[in-house]
This record gives sequence, structure tokens and C-alpha cells, in this order.
Amino acid sequence: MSTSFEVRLRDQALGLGFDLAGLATLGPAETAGAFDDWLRQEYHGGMDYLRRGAELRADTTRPEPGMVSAVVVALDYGGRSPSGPIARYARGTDYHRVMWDRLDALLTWVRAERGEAVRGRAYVDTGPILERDLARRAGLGWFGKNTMLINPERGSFFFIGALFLDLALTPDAPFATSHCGTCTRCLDACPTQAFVAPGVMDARRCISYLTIEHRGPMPPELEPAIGDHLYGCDVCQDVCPWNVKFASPPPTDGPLAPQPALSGTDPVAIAREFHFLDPVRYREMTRDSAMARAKLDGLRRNAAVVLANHGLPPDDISPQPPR
Ligand code: B12
Ligand code: SF4
Ligand code: SF4
Repeated sequence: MSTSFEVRLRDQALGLGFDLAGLATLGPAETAGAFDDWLRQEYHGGMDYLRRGAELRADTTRPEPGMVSAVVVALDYGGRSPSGPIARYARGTDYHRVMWDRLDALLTWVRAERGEAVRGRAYVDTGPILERDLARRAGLGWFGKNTMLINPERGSFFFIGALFLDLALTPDAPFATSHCGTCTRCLDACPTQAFVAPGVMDARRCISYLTIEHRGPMPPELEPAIGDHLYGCDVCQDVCPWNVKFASPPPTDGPLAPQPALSGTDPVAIAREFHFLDPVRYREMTRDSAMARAKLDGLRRNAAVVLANHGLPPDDISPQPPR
């Protein structure tokens, strides 16, 4: 019996280095209602782009008319490295670029198999797509109480991406079960109590939002709870038993291998460096990095918060630590 195109397509995605791959038929997002409720509560804070794209996000056939199916992939970035002031996802090369290149290679393979006329479009975090909804639909995992998409064999330290195609494909079965049970570790561990209910986050309180997406001064009442977090936060994933058991070691080579300068565990040392960043050094440091998202002002603001949390008012510190 010949192997179906769908099986070969999934194999090809895995062969290109993705860790999970599933197929979904595009259509209305099952959680579009939950997303609208979330926006109505203003939990998105200053992320206005989420509101602007809400109508497109409600149905995956809308962003690119003519698209019918998606290959949804996951790329593990390794959750078994020490936690530190910079979230693990941002320690290697910017994942958007890494995943787009691989999804483009997948499209090239599809065209070689099915004909040059096949249309395709890659999405990694940038399009108006509810990616976790789509990934659950493609069978990749369930929505944890920490809102992460969790896979029963990998945990949640992975990125999600999708290649939309104008081809009809036999979809995989959606992931139908949840495996959080009575656990509430993530809800209890969140330093800023950002979860208003299991599976629902008020992003305005989330350290990841505050240190990456939020522009302007930090809300003073949340500063102490930000602790040592300079960029992003992994706490609600670190405590998750599915990660404790299944998180993989960080890649030792390739684009996602963590850069030593971003993997340090001394918050004061890194905060000091961020505090004295000038535009030239900032551009060098973030050239191929997802950290560019926080902008120079954001990184310096975050550094000031971390230094203040260590009793070091930023105005008092010198560029070099005392010897
Ligand atoms: C906006 C955004 C954020 C915001 C808001 C996060 C959030 N939970 O919504 C902030 C800046 C805080 C953030 C943080 C992080 N993010 Co982010 N983020 C996004 C983005 C761009 C949109 C997410 C979104 O639509 N949020 C709206 C809310 C309503 O959706 P949701 O929380 O995902 O909930 C969905 C379901 O859970 C369900 N739902 C809603 N209510 C309820 C209630 C119940 C009971 C249940 C069961 C389900 C359910 O419906 C929702 C819509 O589908 C996506 C990329 C994309 N285009 O999808 C990446 C994405 C979700 N982020 C990602 C990552 C890696 C992170 C961080 C780990 C980075 C870090 N280390 O700092 C943290 C994780 C924090 C966390 N616990 O979520 C990955 C997640 C991969 C995964 N395995 O899930 C994504 C998919 C990017 C990518 N392409 O890989 N992120
Ligand atoms: S990423 Fe950190 S601050 Fe945000 S919800 Fe998770 S534990 Fe809380
Ligand atoms: S920590 Fe527990 S409740 Fe939270 S996502 Fe993991 S299994 Fe679910």
C-alpha cells in the first residue's frame, strides 16, 4: 500500500527538525468566544493588535482567502536548562526566522510533490491566528490551566507555527482531553497572580507582558513581584509536572542553542549590563534575537526594576561592579 500524502507531509515536517506536526482543516476557531470575552475584560492590556485582528482570528479561513488546511508544527526550545532572568525561549536565535525558513522548505517540498501551483503561507506568532486553538485542533495538545498548549510527551516548552495550504488534506483528530486534573501548581506559583481563573490570564499582570509588550513605566504595585525577571517569565511552566517530567535539554548546536550571554543566572550582572546598554550595543545584542521586541527603553526599564529589587537604585550604580 502506498503511503498517503498526509503521512509523508508530517514525516517531512519532522525531518525538517520540527518536534511535532499535525494537520487541521481551517474554519471557525472553537475558542473565538473565549478570546472575545478576554478582550471585553481588557485582559489584553496594551496589545491593541489583538483587538484589531479579532475578526480575522475568529476563523482561520479569513486571514488568507483560498487557504483550506494547515500543517501545524511545534519546535521545542528546551525547558531543562536552568531558569534565569531571561526566559528560555529568547536565549537563542529569533524563533520566527528559524521556523519560517523550515516552513518555507516544507512548502517547497509540497510544491515538488503536488505541483508548483500550490499556494502556501507560513505563520509563526505574527499573523491573526489563535495558534493554540489551531494546534489543539491539529492534535498537538491541550490548553493547560496556565494557558499553555501542553503535549503529553513534551510538556509545553515549544513554539507553535503553521503552514497554511490551499490543498484539502485529511485532518488529524483534535486533542480532546485535558490532563491538568486537580493540579493547580501554575496558578499558585505565578508571582503576580495573573490568572483570574484556570486557563484565563489577565495579561496586564503577567511578567511576560510587563517585561516584553508593555510600554511606559512599570505599574509600581507589581514591581516587587517582578523579582529578577528581566525579559519574559517561565514560572508557570517550570512548576508544571508535565515539564518537570518531559522537558528536554536545550539544543547544544543550531540556531536555538542558547547564547551564553543570555543564559546567565546572575540577575544583577545582566541587569547592570542592560542598564548601561547604548543603541549600538543594543542593536548588536538583539540583531537575531526575539528580545528586540522589548526595545532598548523596555530593557533598560526592566533592568532598573530588577536592580531596585536588589536594593540597588539604578542612579547609584556604576558601569563596573566594585572589585
Ligand atoms: C498575546 C500573546 C502573549 C501574551 C498573552 C498570553 C496569553 N496567555 O494569552 C503574553 C505577552 C503575556 C504572552 C506570554 C507568553 N507567551 Co505568548 N503569545 C501571545 C500570542 C501572540 C497570542 C495569544 C492569544 O491569542 N491570547 C489570547 C488568550 C485569550 O488566548 P490564550 O490564553 O492562548 O487562550 C486560548 C485557550 O486557552 C482558550 N481559552 C480561553 N479561555 C479559556 C478557558 C478555559 C477554561 C480553557 C480550557 C481554555 C480557554 O481560548 C484561547 C484562544 O484560543 C501567541 C501567538 C498566537 N498568534 O497565537 C503567543 C504564544 C501563545 N506565546 C507563546 C509563548 C512561548 C509565551 C511565553 C512562554 C513567553 C515567555 N517565556 O515569557 C509566555 C507564556 C505565558 C502564558 N502562560 O501564556 C507561544 C506558546 C506556545 C505554547 N506551547 O503554548 C505562542 C503560541 C507563540 C508561538 N508561536 O509559539 N504571550
Ligand atoms: S508567565 Fe509568569 S507572570 Fe505570566 S502567568 Fe506565567 S507565572 Fe505568571
Ligand atoms: S501546572 Fe498543573 S494545572 Fe498548571 S498547566 Fe501544569 S498540569 Fe495543568
